[in-house]
Amino acid sequence: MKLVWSSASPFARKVLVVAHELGIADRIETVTGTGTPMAPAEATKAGNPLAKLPSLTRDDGPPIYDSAVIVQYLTSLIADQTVLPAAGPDRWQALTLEALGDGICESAISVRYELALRDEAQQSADWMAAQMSKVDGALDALDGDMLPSGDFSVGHAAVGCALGYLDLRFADKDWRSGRTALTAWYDGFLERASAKATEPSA
Ligand SMILES: N[C@@H](CCC(=O)N[C@@H](CS)C(=O)NCC(=O)O)C(=O)O
Repeated sequence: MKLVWSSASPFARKVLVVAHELGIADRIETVTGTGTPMAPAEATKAGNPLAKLPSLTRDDGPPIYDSAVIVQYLTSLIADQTVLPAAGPDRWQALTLEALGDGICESAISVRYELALRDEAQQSADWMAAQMSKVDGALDALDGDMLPSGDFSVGHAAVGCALGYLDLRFADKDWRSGRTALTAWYDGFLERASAKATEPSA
């Protein structure tokens, strides 16, 4: 299988974290798709008509996307896996946690694009503040009722990768301040082999 990927993408990292947790990372070859919305890489366009990464080319079918679909596909390859619980409250908790982690990334990436890709005169401080307020709302929820718990799931992977993205691109943000429970959980995430094997870089 081939995964269109970039070293900074938290969505692509989530897919790889799940692959490591499932024990199938060695079945995935990564293809670099680094680019921007204005200038996407050829591999990124080839894998997804939306010109976003990650996408996964399977051995027996057309490319699939987005990261949440790829994760579901990978879990379907392994009988009796627990990374995506098959049914019941644990499944909905895992998927909701995944949506929360992914949502942090979507908002943070939109701010990153605003800062990195638009002239200062075009940047909207109000837009960026609104997006970062979504990030902060999600972080507060994760430090409270939504703190990841139980067996490691796709939700845990998404949250860990989102926090890793904040450290990578928003190092000045100090998201840990006042969020001791989430900080402690993240320290545990960083100790996992799957996190160590997929450390992001700019
Ligand atoms: N919902 C998508 C989001 C993917 C996404 O936004 N990826 C970024 C890279 S981290 C991208 O390809 N951005 C290019 C663009 O927005 O045009 C997923 O979960 O895979």
